[in-house]
Amino acid sequence: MAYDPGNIFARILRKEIPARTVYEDDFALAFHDIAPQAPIHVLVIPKGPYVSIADFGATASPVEIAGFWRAVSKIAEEQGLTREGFRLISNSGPNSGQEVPHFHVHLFGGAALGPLLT
Ligand code: D5M
Repeated sequence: MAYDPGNIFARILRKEIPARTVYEDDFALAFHDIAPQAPIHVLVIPKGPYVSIADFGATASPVEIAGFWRAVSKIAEEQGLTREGFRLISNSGPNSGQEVPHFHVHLFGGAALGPLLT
């Protein structure tokens, strides 16, 4: 699937539409999900144009991959989630129900999460 530069997260990256940003560096941007499914529900996206984790893992540079996952860890720490724990989910492709075709990781925390979210 080709990357669509008109997707909503690309527009957030270009600051064309607002987001409640919690973190930004050279590799990642993180903001609150518009429809939170946990007390803390943050989306972390890479700055580069990757459709999904499948695309990101296969085509991003090692520096981008390392920078992105380092940012995810930092955000979990900054959100105060490291001690009590948190969950990461990334939908990839049609069977997962992925809605936005820009790779993103959902970071959930702030309460006991119970069984995996579906
Ligand atoms: O999840 C896509 C997620 O993106 C879903 O939880 C809603 C969220 N979303 C959609 N638009 C916005 C904006 N504008 N700000 C913040 N969050 C948003 P997926 O894994 O693709 O199903």
